Amino acid sequence: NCIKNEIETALEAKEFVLYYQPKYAIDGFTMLGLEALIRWQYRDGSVKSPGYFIDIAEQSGQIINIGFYVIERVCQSIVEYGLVEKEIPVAINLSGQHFASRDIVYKLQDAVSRYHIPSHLLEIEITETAIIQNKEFGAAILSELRTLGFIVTLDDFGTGYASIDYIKNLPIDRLKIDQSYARRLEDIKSRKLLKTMIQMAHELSFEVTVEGVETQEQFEIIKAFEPKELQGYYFKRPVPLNEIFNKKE
Ligand code: G
Ligand code: G
Ligand code: MN
Ligand code: NA
Repeated sequence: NCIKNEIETALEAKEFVLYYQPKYAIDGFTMLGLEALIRWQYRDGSVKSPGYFIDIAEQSGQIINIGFYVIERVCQSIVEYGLVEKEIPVAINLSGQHFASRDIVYKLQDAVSRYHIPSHLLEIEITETAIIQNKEFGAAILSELRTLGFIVTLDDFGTGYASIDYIKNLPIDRLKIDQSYARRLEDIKSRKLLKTMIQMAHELSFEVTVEGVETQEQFEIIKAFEPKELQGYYFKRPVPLNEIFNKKE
């Protein structure tokens, strides 16, 4: 496969870069964290989205090394931009394949210790589907990561793979409610559904992030449900970190 070879070269040439999208408190102003989102800074100057290469990297297994590369780059940037002093946590998206082996635990532990980053400043996002792929072992790894102080978040929650009964016992800190919910608020039933999902998460002692907020109207509706965090184009798109913070001198 052609893209597969290109991914190999791109990893070596450090053509993968990270964009960062902030997450805010419901005042719409206080930044509570950042999410790192990978982009491919192509030789011709164009920037390619994960849609172009993530599926292929998943199929080829290259997603494992991409994840390790992302961990390293994120830790570098946390130091470079003084995010430890600012106490801004950064979320990293991992693949289900990272939860088939304990390597991910060593990689994360090693990275935060080398860069002197408190582990609570790294948040691990993993999708429902990814967890279900590695049922027993995956949960054991999440549990280990939490014990080490990392924040664990279930991403794209509500896309239909995990039952609530299964989720209630998962070792996670936070649920990130899938973008589709923020976008479906026109009718009263959709609003009630989102409100109830947030209440349920709180009852189960999970924190809640609602992502995909695109309009002021959506923002007004959702903030009344009092999730911890909001994220979306209405507040800020993913951008290079230097468009959010200045580097430490
Ligand atoms: O950033 P964007 O909306 O284009 O991301 C599209 C998809 O790619 C999302 O599902 C997102 O979680 C995923 N993605 C973004 N960055 C990473 C990454 O660093 N690693 C993995 N595994 N997935 C990522
Ligand atoms: O699967 P995950 O939630 O990690 O995917 C995040 C993706 O969603 C990123 O690629 C990011 O660019 C995109 N995204 C972030 N905010 C919004 C938004 O408000 N609207 C839309 N359509 N996409 C968003
Ligand atoms: Mn995510
Ligand atoms: Na998500």
